[in-house]
Amino acid sequence: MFARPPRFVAGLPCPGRCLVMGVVNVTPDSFSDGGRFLDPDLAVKHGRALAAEGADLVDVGGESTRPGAVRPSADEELHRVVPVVERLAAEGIAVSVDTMRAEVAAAAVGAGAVLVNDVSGGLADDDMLATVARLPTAYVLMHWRAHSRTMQRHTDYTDVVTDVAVELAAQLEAAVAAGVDRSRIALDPGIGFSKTADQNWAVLSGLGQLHDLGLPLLVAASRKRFLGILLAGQDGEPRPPTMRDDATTATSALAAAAGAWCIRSHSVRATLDAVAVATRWAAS
Ligand code: PMM
Repeated sequence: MFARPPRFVAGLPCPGRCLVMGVVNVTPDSFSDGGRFLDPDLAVKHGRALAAEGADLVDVGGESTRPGAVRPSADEELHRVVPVVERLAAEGIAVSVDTMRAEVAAAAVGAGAVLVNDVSGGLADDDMLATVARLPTAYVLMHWRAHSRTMQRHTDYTDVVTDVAVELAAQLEAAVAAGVDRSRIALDPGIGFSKTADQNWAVLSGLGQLHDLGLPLLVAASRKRFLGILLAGQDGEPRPPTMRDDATTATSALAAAAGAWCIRSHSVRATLDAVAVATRWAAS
């Protein structure tokens, strides 16, 4: 049995259970909801709806990280993200910004974001860690090896759980050396990023080992391809993203039971129910 780290990140909600982060992708090309919320009014409406369902955090992103995705310019990303963050934050919603760019992180925090969710864990932009150190926010640092265009060429591991833990520890050390306070950091093993389907399952079932890093863990498996592969039909085609929500809910319950601090999900109500079940189960 691995010791569980505290389930608390400075400056963020602390409801006494695993947090639920709802997803708003202001992108034309995300795998799960691409194009649905590119219009800022629709993105704000969706963010509001997720908050009304009970999301503890609403994660606003302007860059798709689907395998093979081409990056938007920094200006385009700023244009997509900042007005949506500003409007949701003004309504009192706890907003996180999903970005690998320091410039976007700083602008979003200026607009009211309380968390920088960096899927590159400080590796994509040399200015990110120093910028986060200066900002009054929390930081999600994810395991990352390469940009989405090439990430699935970087799936060589000796033992995926151990290697992810070692690489995350190095990224964490860099963040702390840059001045980011550990109490403000959560870690994320990066489900679907530079990992095959089998490797994603290994990481999920090895979450306990990642608790040894001593910081809260965020798990983001929602609608990802490895679930589609698991649920493939007889023709071998992966089940489409919007038909992966029940499997997402099952995964969320298991991740919460394994001690995750936060689950990032497209379906907030179902994820909150999964967390409630896991919490009640553990309390008996
Ligand atoms: N995955 C996606 C986007 N943002 N953030 C974190 N912290 N962890 C993830 O695994 C992650 C993320 C890609 O999924 P989406 O296109 O459905 O948002």
